[in-house]
Amino acid sequence: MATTDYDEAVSIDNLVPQPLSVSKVEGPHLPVHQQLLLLSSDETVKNRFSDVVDRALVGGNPSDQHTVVELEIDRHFHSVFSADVNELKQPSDQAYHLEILADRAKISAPSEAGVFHGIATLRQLVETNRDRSLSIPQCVVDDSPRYPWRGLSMDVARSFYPVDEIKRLIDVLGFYRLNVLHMHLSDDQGWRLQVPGLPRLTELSGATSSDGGRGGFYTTKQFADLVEYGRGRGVALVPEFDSPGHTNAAAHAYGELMPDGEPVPSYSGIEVGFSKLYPEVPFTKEFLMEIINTAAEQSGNGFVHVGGDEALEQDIEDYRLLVREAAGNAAANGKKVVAWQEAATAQLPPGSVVQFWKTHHDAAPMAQAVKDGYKVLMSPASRTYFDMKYSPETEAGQEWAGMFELKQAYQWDPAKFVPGVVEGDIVGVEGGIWTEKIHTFDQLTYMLLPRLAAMAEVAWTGQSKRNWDDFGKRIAGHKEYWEAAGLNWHPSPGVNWA
Ligand code: TNX
Repeated sequence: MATTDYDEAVSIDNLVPQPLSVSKVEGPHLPVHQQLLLLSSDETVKNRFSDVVDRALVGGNPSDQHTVVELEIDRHFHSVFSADVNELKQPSDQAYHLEILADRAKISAPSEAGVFHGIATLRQLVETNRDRSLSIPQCVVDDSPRYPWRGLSMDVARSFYPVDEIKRLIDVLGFYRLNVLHMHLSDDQGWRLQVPGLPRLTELSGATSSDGGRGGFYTTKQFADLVEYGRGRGVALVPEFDSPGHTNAAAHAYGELMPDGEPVPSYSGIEVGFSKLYPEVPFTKEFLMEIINTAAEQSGNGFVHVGGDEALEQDIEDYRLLVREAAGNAAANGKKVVAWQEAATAQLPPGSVVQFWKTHHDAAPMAQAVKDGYKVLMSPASRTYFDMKYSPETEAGQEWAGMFELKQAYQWDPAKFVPGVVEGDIVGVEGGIWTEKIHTFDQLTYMLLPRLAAMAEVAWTGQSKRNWDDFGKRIAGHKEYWEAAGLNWHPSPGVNWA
């Protein structure tokens, strides 16, 4: 089953992320009928969103009436929050205005992205009545995200996750108004996306994985299908081929990457930092060109992730040279660069984003990175690495960054986490899930839910408009959605899940 359609018990009192403003209006609910009438002054908007709205309102009451939904993209849209300097520095193009009247729902937004988020909230507002009919309470919602980039980094390299499972994951992201799925597509243990110019990468290293994980790979056609699926849910896929470290699977497929020309054995352990590339080997340049060209072609937005983490065996000058080479290829394809924080000293192209992850680390290089003009994507392992166990009882996952529960995933401020990195330096928040020890979709969603929902609120809702007690009450209702969608989840303490 590729899609997950359900009626959920999420309602106006437990929206997650909390929109910036929700006003209830007295009066009869808007009934949700089986048939939809989508109105828009713009035909392309109508065509683009009719399926999306249909999915959001699935399970409507059988009747000969229609639910009327009006969608408008308003280029002059002015977010009511644009003046609130504590929340936003400028009107966000992901804002939306949603109104539920007795006879129709209306969404207006400055962009398609805003419309997607409005529809996601519309969907959370649908209530199932005692007689099983669906309706939406009258209300007015004005909303806009704190950060433009709200994502999840998904490691499909250590353990492969097939197309239908990634689609289910995209559904969850869209439900929480997350808009980026960063796909970590290569590592020491496996290579997961076809590179047309280098077929052996997937022919040989598609099959390998971490011990206990699944092998497999996406054809470029399958990946394009995933990008399209994400696009239909407001989620952009950003591909990453990691280098110059984390490249054992590449050197297993192409011995040409090694000084002696000999392929290295495949690797199924969980150590990091042992593999590297050799700038003096002629094939290295061609390799970086082919893989980054493919990543650029397959990207679902304006970015390519070039990796750059944990090249522990690499000479520092070689490291910088190789990261610059990869980043330069991305820029030559017209893409902006995202790279792990270690790459901040490699002189990346202007406008690049560095992804902070090393929690127990000297903050000075990050402070320097923002002085150098990079933007920061916040992925602190101790708050957003969902492969960390909840507690010693958790069956899957790791613990190197510390075990953490829902409350810790919720209670932190991205702008107060790294000394020298403040609100205006940050593009967003991205969780990570590394799959050395997470091998099934059930294990994956168990680690993500509920913590991913907490992170979505951290990234969306301004610091002054959210608090743990209130979140704890709201998130409880989401278990009905997870269960109806067949998503395994963890009953974190501090929430009354009854
Ligand atoms: C660190 S996060 C890594 C990954 C591991 C992860 C395990 C990062 C940039 N590198 O290679 O999979 O820890 O939690």
